[in-house]
Amino acid sequence: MAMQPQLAQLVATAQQEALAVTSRAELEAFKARVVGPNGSLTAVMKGMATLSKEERPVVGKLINEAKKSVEELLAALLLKVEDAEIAAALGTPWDATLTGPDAPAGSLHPLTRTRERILASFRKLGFTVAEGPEIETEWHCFDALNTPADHPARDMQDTLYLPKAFRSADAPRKGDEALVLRTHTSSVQVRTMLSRKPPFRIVAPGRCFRRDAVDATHSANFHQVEGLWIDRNVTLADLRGVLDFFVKETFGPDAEIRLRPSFFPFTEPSFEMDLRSPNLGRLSNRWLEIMGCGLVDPKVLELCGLDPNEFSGLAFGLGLERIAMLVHGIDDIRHFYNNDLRFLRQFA
Ligand code: FA5
Repeated sequence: MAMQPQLAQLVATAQQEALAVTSRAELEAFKARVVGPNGSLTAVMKGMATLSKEERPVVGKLINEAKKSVEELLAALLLKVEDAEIAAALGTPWDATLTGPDAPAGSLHPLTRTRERILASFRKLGFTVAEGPEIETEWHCFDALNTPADHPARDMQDTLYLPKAFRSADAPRKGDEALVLRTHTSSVQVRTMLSRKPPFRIVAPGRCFRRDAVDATHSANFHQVEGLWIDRNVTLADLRGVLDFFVKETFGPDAEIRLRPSFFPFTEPSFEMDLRSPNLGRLSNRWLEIMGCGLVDPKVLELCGLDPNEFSGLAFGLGLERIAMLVHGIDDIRHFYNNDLRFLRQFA
């Protein structure tokens, strides 16, 4: 059949011409010459109309084969052209460290950044980072912190108890001890005193849980950073010095602190620490409560196996969200947990 050599020739010519194609413009022109309205293959296809009924299926098959070859050729050319374009964009030699198009750079969550900043300032004072479990025994969370069973902080109003089925058979004190989601990081004080020999200085960041109603400044799930320094002769002057240093590191050299008498079962004396700073936007120059603190109650030292006649200590616990809100002027704690990229991108 006369059509066969003609089509074979057409494909061979296209393959030959394809070798010269190096750019997208050349590719478009080539494509037009072969499969465009006036292209060589299109012309052959139009010729089908003049064929007899018997010839048509045979020639149609040949044309389809030629068409398939041409399509493969065009696809290969497109890849070649795209490779050339990428190579041109990367330059010579290629920078193999460039990030791929599928991996946009993320950023640390504002709570993570604030936590790292806080820990960094305490590290400068020789504090190291300690950790404890989020599921805690009642004893570590309350009893060892001189918070007796009838203390309001323990009742069902504030504390999330785990059902009995979850209670661990080998809880450190008693088999049947209740487990709670820790209400504060002060339980890490207990674990540290039980497991380390003084002197030591630790900071313990972590997640806490309370049955608090959620509003702009309260979450049922929030974070604290605990601090504990146990040594011989630790005094209130040390407490003031440590907290003043932290506040100036975090809020700038003009920030001031005030210790206001308060009560915690595990510190004596106890204080709320207020902060005042001129660069906190609409909260500037006002006393703002940001943490609880005090000297470790001798009863707690005893419960944790330390001799109160030999050792003394200071402790503090701050709310991470509250600090992050002050540092960045954030007006609602819920922004931290909504994962709204419009919020998160502001910290990139
Ligand atoms: C305590 O939790 C004490 N353990 C702190 C402490 C440690 C005192 C060591 C003395 C020595 P308080 O309940 O005030 O204290 O909580 C401390 C901080 O956690 C608060 O100032 C606040 O910033 C934060 N916080 C408490 N509850 C919530 C909540 N529901 N949502 C967000 N932050 C909270």
